[in-house]
Amino acid sequence: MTEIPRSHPRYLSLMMREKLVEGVKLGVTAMQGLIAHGRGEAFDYILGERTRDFALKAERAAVAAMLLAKNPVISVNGNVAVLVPKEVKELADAVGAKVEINIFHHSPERVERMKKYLEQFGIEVLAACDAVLEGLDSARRIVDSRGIYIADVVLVPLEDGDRCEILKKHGKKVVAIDLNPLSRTARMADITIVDNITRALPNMVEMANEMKSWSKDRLESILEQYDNRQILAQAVAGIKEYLDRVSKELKSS
Ligand code: PTJ
Repeated sequence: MTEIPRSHPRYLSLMMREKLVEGVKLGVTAMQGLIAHGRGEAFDYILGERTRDFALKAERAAVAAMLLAKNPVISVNGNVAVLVPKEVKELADAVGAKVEINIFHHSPERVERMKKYLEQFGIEVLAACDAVLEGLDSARRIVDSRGIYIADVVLVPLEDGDRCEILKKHGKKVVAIDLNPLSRTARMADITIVDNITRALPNMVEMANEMKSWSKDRLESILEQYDNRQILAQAVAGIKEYLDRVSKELKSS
C-alpha cells in the first residue's frame, strides 16, 4: 500500500482508493469496482463530501427497518468488503442481521476469497450460493437459502441496478446506499441513503446502538413519516445548492 501522510488534505479519499486497489490485488474487489468507486467519488464531491440531512434521515429509517425486520440481511460485494468490514460486523451485531456475499462478477473462487477475508473481521458469512432469485439474469441471482432468499429487509450498498427491482418483486424491503441519487437503484429502493458508505455505516452503527432499545411503535413511526421520493428530491436539490454556492464564490472571487 502506498503510504499516504495523514496531513494530506485528501487523506480519507486517498485511503479509500488504496483499500480498493489492495482489494483488487487480493482478488476480493472486482476491477470494475474501481470504476464504480470513481463514479461514487464524483457524486461525493458535488455533495460536499459530508453526510447531509437527507442522508441522516434515510440512515435512521434504514436502522428502524432493520430493527423491525424478522430476517434482515446485509449484502456485501467486493467494494463493501474492503471499505467497511469492521462496520458491517458492528451493524450486523447491533440490528441482528445476517451478512451475505452477493456479487455481480461471480466466481466460486472469488466468493471463497471474500468469505475468508470477511471472517478475519469476526463476521459469520453466508455464502452457500444454494438458492436462486427467479427473474434475475445476472450472477446476483445466486443467493443463500438462509439469507437473502428468506430476508424481509435487505441492505444493498453499492448496487448495480436490476437486483433491486427483483428483490422488491420478491416482496423484500430494499435499503440502498448509493451516492448517485439518479441511479435506477436509488429510485427503486424503499429507502435510499445518498451518502458515502464509509460515513453511512459508522452513523448507522451509532444509531442502531441507541435505537435498539426503542419500542416497536417508536420505530414504526419513523418509517410512517419517511418518504423516499422527498429524500431523493432533497439529495438532488442538495447537489444543486452546492454547485450554485461554488459558482457564486467563483464569480465573486
Ligand atoms: O463486487 P461485485 O462483483 O458485486 O461488483 C461490485 C460493483 C460495485 C463493481 C458493481 O456493483 C457495479 O458495477 O456497481 P455500479 O453499477 O457501478 O453501481 C455502484 C454505485 O455505487 C454507483 O452509483 C456509485 O455512485 C455508487 N458508489 C460507489 N462508491 C460508493 C458509492 N456509493 C456509496 N459509497 C461509496 N463509497
